[in-house]
Amino acid sequence: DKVVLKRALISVSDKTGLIDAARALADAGVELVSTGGTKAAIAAAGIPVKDVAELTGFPEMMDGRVKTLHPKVHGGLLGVRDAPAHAAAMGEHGIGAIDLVYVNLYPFEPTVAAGGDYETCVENIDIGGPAMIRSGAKNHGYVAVCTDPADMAEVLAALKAEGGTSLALRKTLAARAYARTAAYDAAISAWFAGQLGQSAPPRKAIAGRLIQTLRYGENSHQSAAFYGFEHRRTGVATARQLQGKELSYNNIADTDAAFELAAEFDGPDAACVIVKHANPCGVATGPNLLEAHRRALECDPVSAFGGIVAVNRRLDRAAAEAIAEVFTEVVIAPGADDDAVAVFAAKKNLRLLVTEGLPNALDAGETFRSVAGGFLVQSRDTARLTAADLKIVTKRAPTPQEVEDMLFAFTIAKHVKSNAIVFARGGQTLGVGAGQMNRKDSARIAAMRAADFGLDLKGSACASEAFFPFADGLIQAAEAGATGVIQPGGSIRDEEVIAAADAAGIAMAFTGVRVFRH
Ligand code: 93A
Repeated sequence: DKVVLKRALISVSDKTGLIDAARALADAGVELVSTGGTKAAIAAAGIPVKDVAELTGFPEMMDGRVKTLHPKVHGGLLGVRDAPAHAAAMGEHGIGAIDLVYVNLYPFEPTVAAGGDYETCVENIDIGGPAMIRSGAKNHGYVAVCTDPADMAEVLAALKAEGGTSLALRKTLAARAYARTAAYDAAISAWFAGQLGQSAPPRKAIAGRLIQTLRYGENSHQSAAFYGFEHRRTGVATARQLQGKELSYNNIADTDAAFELAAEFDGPDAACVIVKHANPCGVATGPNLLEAHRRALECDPVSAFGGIVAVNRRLDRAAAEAIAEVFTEVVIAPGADDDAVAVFAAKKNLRLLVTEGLPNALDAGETFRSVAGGFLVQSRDTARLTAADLKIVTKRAPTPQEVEDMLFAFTIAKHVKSNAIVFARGGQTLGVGAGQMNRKDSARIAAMRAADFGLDLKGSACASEAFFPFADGLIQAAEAGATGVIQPGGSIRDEEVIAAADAAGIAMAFTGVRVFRH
């Protein structure tokens, strides 16, 4: 099934790495055929190359809209070499086989991203490029299709090692090729939808690239895989695993939850997040990671067992040693010192992940959730509040420290499954109530946890990610010791809730923003 390369068609808008690839092919005795700009670039480097116009007998025309859309090109890509009728047609019409296409497309997505006007965007819709990619990929029995420099590198390596492309490689390339054209068309469709004032279809769902197949899903009888988007936000999908067992489905989901919350802390303080079953069980800031971890762990050392730890800055040795003392499934950090990495070497099962820097919590992007027969898409929750966003609704105004605690607690609540109640003080969570069907129970659980671990809630801030529908949840928070409450407001019983807060001497702020996470 090996195909020896005799002729390659190269047509690339992004000419990065072009000359090296063209030279390697030419040196291997491959005849090169190219479109105008690509041909000029290759020829300028002194590498022999034929103009596609020579092949087709037609000049590029209509501002380049028609350059490779010709039977001499598509016949050369689509002809089944071993089918007698195809071979006869190729012979009769003088169609030469093309064994490799290397195409990257008109930069439609970057043009849209750069705010190109309507006409410019339309002109950047590539037609001939995707057609060649799809033709070559369909005929993967004979043709290798490359759509980026990494694909080309694989082909060149195969050429060197085996003298040609294997069927397995060509199939792999075909799968990637169709993912690329699907993503490209989806981007065009999304842009048109935007022009029409409609919401964009979830193109990124189609643009996924396999990162790794997983041993199983949420449970061992479910199969699973991990996909990344074409353009990946920094996070678990861009992380490098430095050591430990293979990540599981639940590890990846929990690590994401932990790191996304850690990313909220992009200020000067060190921050540490401990997540268990997708919810933070302890979060704290501190002058360094060691202290932040100690305080995060203090919130709920029981749940932290077997948890995921995420930090917001380069992991140092002191923090690594403290983390290693607790049974931890995954540690993720935006970088790690060598001596911190060395600490984990003895913990063979602990997975250590590092990224190139902290994710940007304010990045645009989408989140997905499957439902029977389809999926839901929404933009990421990038809500971020400052003191100026708060509306104080009680007689007593919060102290600056209370405001800080409120904002901290509300940031955590944004990352806690609803109903979410978070008690915090001095940059440390003291009690987290998550995932209950009513807010009162969440408040009760949060207070109970604090009591279990000997944490005093007196003078704490209590955050609720959605409004208190009745005064009971707030009264419970006050009885537990909270003196500051932060919540969106907007209940028809707000007056009742405010009156209860006033009666308890509580300072309460309305955010006007709800941060459900279901
Ligand atoms: O305008 S097109 O859709 N019409 C074509 O026939 C065609 N053939 C290749 N665009 C076409 N291409 C694209 O031209 C390729 O996909 C590639 O992105 C670009 C390379 O042009 P040049 O070699 O002139 O820089």
